Amino acid sequence: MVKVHCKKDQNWLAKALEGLKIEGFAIIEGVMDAEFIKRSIEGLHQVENIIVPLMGKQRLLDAGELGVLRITSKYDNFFLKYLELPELLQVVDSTVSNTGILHVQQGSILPSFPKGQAPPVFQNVFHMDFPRHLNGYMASVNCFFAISPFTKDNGGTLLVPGTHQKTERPSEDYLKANAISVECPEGSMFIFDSTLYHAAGENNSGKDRYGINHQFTRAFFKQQIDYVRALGDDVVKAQIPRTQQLLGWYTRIPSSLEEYYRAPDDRLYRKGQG
Ligand SMILES: O=C(O)CCC(=O)C(=O)O
Repeated sequence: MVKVHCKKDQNWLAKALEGLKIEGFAIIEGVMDAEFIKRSIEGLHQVENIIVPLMGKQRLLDAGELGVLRITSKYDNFFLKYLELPELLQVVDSTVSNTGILHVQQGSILPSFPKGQAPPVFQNVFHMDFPRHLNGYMASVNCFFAISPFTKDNGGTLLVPGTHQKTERPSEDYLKANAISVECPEGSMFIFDSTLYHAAGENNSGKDRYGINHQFTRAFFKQQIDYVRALGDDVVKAQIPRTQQLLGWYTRIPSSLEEYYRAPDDRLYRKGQG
């Protein structure tokens, strides 16, 4: 397993990319500092306090999700700062290219349950986040941040090494027998090929487990959430150009002749994006 520290190892990126290619994942420690972690935890609670009353507990439960916080950045713009982290950007550039876009950003406050009592939902059943096989072409990558320390005990994400880019789903026995728990300090980012089989682990620690997942794709795939519409033009325009790109500002779809025939610099969908 590749585990590197981005502040202590100059070659962390090359090593992580090799792990991503061969095993389908790598763990990169030292990405976030203590202040960023503290602000992230406050932010996750702030977002939870908005989303739960807004949607209603029952509706969220009916959707089969455990502590998942969607469109996190809409309810706390701080989470857009994740899209400026240099290590995240280097991984995006090296995988889905520098025109890649955010497919999904999803906060997580994974609750604790007594052993064996977590309800089975999409997150904790083995799945791929990008369930398509394109002959080994890397179309999508995940950057998942451990805001808490991730351990076996608190539901550290389960990954099944080497199951990425496969045409057929491995058996449940294989997935269960070969899964490893991500174990890393808070402030780490683990990356995985979005075709890797994974699941949330079971949190039996008695405390919430905090994290935030990002999935990035090549620019020409549809996003799960239209972040430009979700955040609104004013919020997107206030971001640095790279964040605008990641949010999908340059992959908007024209809906009129006026929009289609705009000058190249003013186009909704920029050319040359793969
Ligand atoms: O929370 C986790 O550890 C994994 C979540 C997950 O697999 C997902 O949301 O797709």
